[in-house]
Amino acid sequence: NSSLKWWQKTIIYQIYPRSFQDSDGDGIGDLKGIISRLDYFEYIHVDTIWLSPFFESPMKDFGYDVSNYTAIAKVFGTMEDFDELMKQAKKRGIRVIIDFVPNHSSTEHEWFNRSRHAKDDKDPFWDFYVWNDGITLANGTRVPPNNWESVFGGSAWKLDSIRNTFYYHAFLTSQADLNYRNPFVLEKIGEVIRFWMNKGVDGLRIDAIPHLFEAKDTSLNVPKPVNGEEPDTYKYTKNQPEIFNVVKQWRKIVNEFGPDRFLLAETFGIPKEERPKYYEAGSVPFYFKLIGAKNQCGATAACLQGIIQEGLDISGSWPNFVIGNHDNLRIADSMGQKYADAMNLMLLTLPGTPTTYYGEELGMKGGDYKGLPSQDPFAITSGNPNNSRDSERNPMQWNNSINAGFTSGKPWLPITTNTDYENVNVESMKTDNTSSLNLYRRLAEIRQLPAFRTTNIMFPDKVGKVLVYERYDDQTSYLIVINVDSSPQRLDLRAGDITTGVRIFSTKYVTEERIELGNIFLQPGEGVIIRM
Ligand code: TEU
Repeated sequence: NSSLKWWQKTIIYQIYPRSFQDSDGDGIGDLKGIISRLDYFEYIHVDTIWLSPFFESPMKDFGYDVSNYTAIAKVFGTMEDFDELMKQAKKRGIRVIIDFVPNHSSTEHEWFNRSRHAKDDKDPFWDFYVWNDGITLANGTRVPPNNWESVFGGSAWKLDSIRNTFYYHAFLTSQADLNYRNPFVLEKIGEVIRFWMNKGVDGLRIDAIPHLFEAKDTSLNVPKPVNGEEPDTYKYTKNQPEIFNVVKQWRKIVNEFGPDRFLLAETFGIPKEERPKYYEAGSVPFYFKLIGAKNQCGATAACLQGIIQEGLDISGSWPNFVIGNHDNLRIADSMGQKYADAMNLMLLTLPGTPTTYYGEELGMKGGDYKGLPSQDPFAITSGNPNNSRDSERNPMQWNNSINAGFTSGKPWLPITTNTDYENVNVESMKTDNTSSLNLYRRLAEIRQLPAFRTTNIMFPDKVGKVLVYERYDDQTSYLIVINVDSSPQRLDLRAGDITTGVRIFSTKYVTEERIELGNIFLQPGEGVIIRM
C-alpha cells in the first residue's frame, strides 16, 4: 500500500474549463473560476484534477487546436492565473494534470506559418508538418496522394494555398499534424513539456496519441472493405509502431523532474494488443470501453463484466477505468439517469485509477441542444448533427440560481430544462444524504479502504442479471452488487456458512446494516457494498 504512487491512490476529475465555472460573466468558464471551486474537490475527496486545454487557440476545436503551447488563451485568463491555480491546488494537496496536444497544432500556430512560407529544406521549419505534393492529374488538377480520411470527415489532406502543397490533418483542416519523423519537432515539443513541468504540473494527458504517426509510404491506399467487412479506415494513419519511441522519450523528459510525473495516454478506439505497448513506454493508456458499454453490448451484467475483465487483462499493469468525457454522452444519457449512481459505484470500486468527468458525481444529464445549431466542429464538418459533442459539454450545475451558478452572463451553451438544475446541483444535493453527490463522496471515502487499494478482484463463476464482484485483501472482503437490469432482482449470495454481511454502502439507504446474504433484493439501478 505505502509503495503505491500518488496516481495509484487518487481519483482523477476531468474539468472542461469552458464549462466548469465562469468568473467574469462572459459565459465561458475560466481559470479563476476553477480556483474559486478548489474547495469543492476537498469536499468530494478528489485530489487530482485534469484540465482540458486552456492554451492560446483560435478555438476551432475548443482548445484542441493550439496556436501557442506555452501561453494561456485570453478567454481562460492569464499565466498569473495559472500560477495561482497551481499554488492554490498545491496548498490543498491537489495534483494537477494538464492536457497535452502533441499530434497537431492549429494552423494559426507560428510554426505552421513558418512552415508554409519555408522555401526549401535549409529552413528548419520546412518539414515541421506532414507536407506532400500529391498527384497532378492529366488535366492539371492537384489531388491528395492517397485516400486517407480525417477523423472529422473527408480527406485528411488539404492543399495549402501559400505553399501550394498538401498537408496532412488527422482532425480538422485547421489542425495540422506535426511531423514526428523530424527531430526538430521533438526538440520543440520537448521544450513545451519542460515548460509545464517547471510549473509543477504533475502529469500530462496526451491527446490523440494513436494518431501521432502516418505510414512513411504515402502511395499506400486504404483497401476497400470486402463482403461487408469493417473498413480499416485508419490502417496507415493510426497505431503506427513509431509512436512508442516518442512516448519513451517523453517519459525520459518528465523523469528529469522526478519519477512521479504521470503520463495518461488518450488511446480512444485502439485494439487491445496496443495497450501493453503504452504501459511499456512509461504511460498509462486510458481504457475506454465502459463508455461504449450500452452500445456495444447493452450494458448488461455480462457485458460490463466482460469489458471490466478485458480492462484488467494486462498482467502487472495498473488498471484505469473511465465512464465519461467531453467526447461522449454523459452516463445519465447513455445508460439512463436511473443507473448513474450505479455506474459511479462501479467506477469507484474497480481496481486502478478512476476518472470522473465533471458533473457525473451529480448524475447530471447532458444539455438538450436538439434543434439548436451545433457549436461542435465535428458535427459541422461531418455534416452529421449526431456527431455533436455539445450535450456532454453543458455547464456545471452549482446551485439553483439563474444559470445554475455557472455564470452571471449568457452561458456559451445554455442550461436546458431536461437537466433539472434546480434540484440537480451541488448546493441542493449537499443537504440530501442520499443525493448522487453524497453517494459519490461516501464512495470516494470507501475507496481509501485497503482492500480497494489492491488490484484484487473476483467475479462469480456464473454471471446473472446483476453485476457482482468481490474486492479484498488479506484482512477483509467486500462484495459489490449492482442491479444493472431493468427489472427488480432477488439474489442469494450465501457463501458456504457465511450467511450474513454488513451493508456498508447502498445507493438507497444511508445507514450501515447487517443483512441476510440469502435474500438480497435490488431495484433497477440499485447497488450495495457488503462487508463479508
Ligand atoms: O479526441 C481524439 C479522438 O479520437 C476523437 O476523435 C474521438 O474519437 C471523438 O471525439 C469521439 O467522439 C481528442 C479529444 O478528446 C477531442 O476532443 C479532440 O477533438 C480531438 O482529440 C482532436 O484534438
